[in-house]
Amino acid sequence: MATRIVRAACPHDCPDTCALLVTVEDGRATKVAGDPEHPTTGGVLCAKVSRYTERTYHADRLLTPLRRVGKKGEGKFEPISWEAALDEIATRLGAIAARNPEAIVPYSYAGTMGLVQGESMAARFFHKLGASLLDRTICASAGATALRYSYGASVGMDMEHVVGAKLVIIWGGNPIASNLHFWTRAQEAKRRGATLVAIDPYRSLTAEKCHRHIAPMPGTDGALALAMIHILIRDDLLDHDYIAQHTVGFDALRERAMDYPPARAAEICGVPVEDIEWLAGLYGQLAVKERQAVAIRLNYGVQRVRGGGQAVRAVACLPSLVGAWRQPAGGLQLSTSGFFPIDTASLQRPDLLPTWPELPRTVNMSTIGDALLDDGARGNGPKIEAVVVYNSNPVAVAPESAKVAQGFAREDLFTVVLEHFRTDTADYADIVLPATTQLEHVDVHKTYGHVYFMANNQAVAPLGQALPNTEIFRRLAARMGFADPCFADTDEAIAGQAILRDDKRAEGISWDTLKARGWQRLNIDAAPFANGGFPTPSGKCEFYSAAMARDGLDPLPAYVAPYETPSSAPELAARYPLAMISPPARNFLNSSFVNVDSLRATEGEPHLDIHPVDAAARNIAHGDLVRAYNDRGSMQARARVTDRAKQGLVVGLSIWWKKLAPDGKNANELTSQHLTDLGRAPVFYDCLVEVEAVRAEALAS
Ligand SMILES: Nc1nc2c(c(=O)[nH]1)N[C@H]1C(S)=C(S)[C@@H](COP(=O)(O)OP(=O)(O)OC[C@H]3O[C@@H](n4cnc5c(=O)[nH]c(N)nc54)[C@H](O)[C@@H]3O)O[C@H]1N2
Ligand SMILES: Nc1nc2c(c(=O)[nH]1)N[C@H]1C(S)=C(S)[C@@H](COP(=O)(O)OP(=O)(O)OC[C@H]3O[C@@H](n4cnc5c(=O)[nH]c(N)nc54)[C@H](O)[C@@H]3O)O[C@H]1N2
Ligand code: SF4
Ligand SMILES: [Mo]
Repeated sequence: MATRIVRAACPHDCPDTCALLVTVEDGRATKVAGDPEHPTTGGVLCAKVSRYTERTYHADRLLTPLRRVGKKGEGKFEPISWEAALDEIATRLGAIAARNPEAIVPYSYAGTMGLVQGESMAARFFHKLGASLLDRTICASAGATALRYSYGASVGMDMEHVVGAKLVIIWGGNPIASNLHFWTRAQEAKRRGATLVAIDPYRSLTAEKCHRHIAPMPGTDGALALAMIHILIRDDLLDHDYIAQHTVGFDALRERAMDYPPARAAEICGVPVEDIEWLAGLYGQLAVKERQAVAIRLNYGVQRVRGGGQAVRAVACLPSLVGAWRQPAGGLQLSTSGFFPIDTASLQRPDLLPTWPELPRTVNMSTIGDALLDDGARGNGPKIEAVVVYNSNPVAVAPESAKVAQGFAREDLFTVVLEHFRTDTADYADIVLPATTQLEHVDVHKTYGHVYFMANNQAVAPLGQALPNTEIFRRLAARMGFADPCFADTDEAIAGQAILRDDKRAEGISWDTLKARGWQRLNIDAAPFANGGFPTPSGKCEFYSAAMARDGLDPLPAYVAPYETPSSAPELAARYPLAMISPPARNFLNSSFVNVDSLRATEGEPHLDIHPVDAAARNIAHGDLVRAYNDRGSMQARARVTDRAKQGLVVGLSIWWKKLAPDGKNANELTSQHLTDLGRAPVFYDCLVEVEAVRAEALAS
């Protein structure tokens, strides 16, 4: 028996981007394990990706192209040949492009985070076609925009050093579920004496294991952070030297923070004032008086609300005020992706746009429901006539799902979906194309949680007739007569173009060295901002951002209240008094893995956690089937009566495939298409609902 071990990388949208060792026996992958030598992976994978072979060899894998024979959304298809599928797509897209290529929209996100199978050949294809651009805002753009104004890019501390911190604040994240390899380091810090604090409206798996849990209402973190700034300034817990040398706008920030005395923030956030005093006092005392390392792991939980951008701006001030950046184990991490030198222009070739340097219209992926229902008369550009979906499952993951589904159900819309499985979105496709998984193709990865470039070597041949995304777009480009030599680049060649040359952070790193070793660390210092040097225009941390003032935005960190709270929408709150959040479930990755039976069995069924007081008021008992609803829609789930959810809050861990939920619905039936203050991102956790028990009579009817 021929056994090989192949070096690969986890493709999923997870900050950990683990190094994988794939065992291949006689051409079949039999085991996927973590590389014990890779420092952040440490030989450990999460439960999901330990099951990667179960997903890859799943009986439901799409193995041939399909053409729809039933109604849109019904999921009835017949197999067709690649020739027939590509001919039909090229003919349909060609006809639309001849009228107006902006009527064609690509829709993709991070089903794979690979630079090759993500936006390389696909981007070249859509650029050459002149299709609409997609604003890829669905996850991180509020926080990324905030960090760009404050620190110049998505840069921050290196999680490998967090073991040396004396205080670790886990702010809006649940790393046991979603950032496992950071959590193991936070645990090590705890063993060495660190205090762990979780800031989260929900007592998550992580929050219950921290020394202290502070539970603000969703969307109020900006006020909490401004009150912490207030206390640090009031009590002179400041690194005056760091502030003077490496920040801009301290005086203006002080004035702003004076508007947020702790008592005011306590009221807005719904937390005891002592919690805020305690946390700010400890943070300042350790950092400034004792010169100990204090770390903040800021995560995306804080930014899925109206004021999400400004909340990140406010939190981001803290490490600069106390000089936490001076130490490797101090500072803040939201994302490290901005450290990676990527040659985006070579990968994506925007210069192929027929109108270059003029850009076509942009469609925001977070409001795809409205975009698909726009008849073209509202001044947003032409009516959308075709959508090509890859690396994403918008019918399950995009907000205000009823509108998304209604849009995809349009009979006059031509939809192509590249997928591994017949997802909720694939059910609406005219043509479904079978795509390869990470084990069946080549890729190169940057990450957003550590600082290693990662290689993914191909482990096995594509299953059935599946093809890599790149090859599908390569063949389509040939069908459309696109002659630029870049359309003939192999995946290996594209991988070779991904890493920017002549950048000292990537010195000694090339595709050839990377694919042989599996992973290579960027050349960056242990404490990259110990002496400032942020990639902002001023080179400093910008408490006051002149760029924001120029862009017509509040140049100082602020608290922006959610769209849907009793104070900002009293009439709505009277009808829908409960705030709902729908953060990731541990055994799913967004909507990926929901169809892997063993993982879905662990999650059980859709749940809704509700506080005992709220449950009693609605005559809801633990285990009851309940319906959560608002003006946008409704969803059923099994109630768990628990004080994990703060009073006034309900929590439905996500993201279920709608068709695998008992009522065919998920949390996005309830979420809105409102956007964040910065970055045009969705507000999944800014959502009021009411909940009622579903009685047996109702079920029968
Ligand atoms: N297992 C698993 N891992 C994942 C994912 C997954 O679906 N499953 N998704 C991946 C992706 S795409 C991403 S973007 C990351 C997300 O990573 P994180 O942003 O860390 O997401 P979560 O781990 O759910 O943490 C969000 C936490 O924020 C809390 N929260 C909600 N609203 C607020 C608020 O207003 N303020 C504060 N302070 N907290 C709030 C929630 O209760 C939840 O516990 O995880 C990635 N990793
Ligand atoms: N209610 C609610 N909604 C949310 C969130 C939430 O917390 N609550 N989180 C939001 C966040 S943070 C994110 S990032 C989005 C995520 O939304 P998406 O990026 O759409 O993520 P997934 O749901 O995992 O869907 C990815 C799809 O890509 C497919 N795929 C994977 N690899 C490949 C490949 O190589 N080729 C092709 N063709 N397909 C591939 C997978 O099979 C999968 O169906 O969801 C958002 N939606
Ligand atoms: S999903 Fe995250 S933790 Fe799991 S293997 Fe992939 S990168 Fe590692
Ligand atoms: Mo995400």
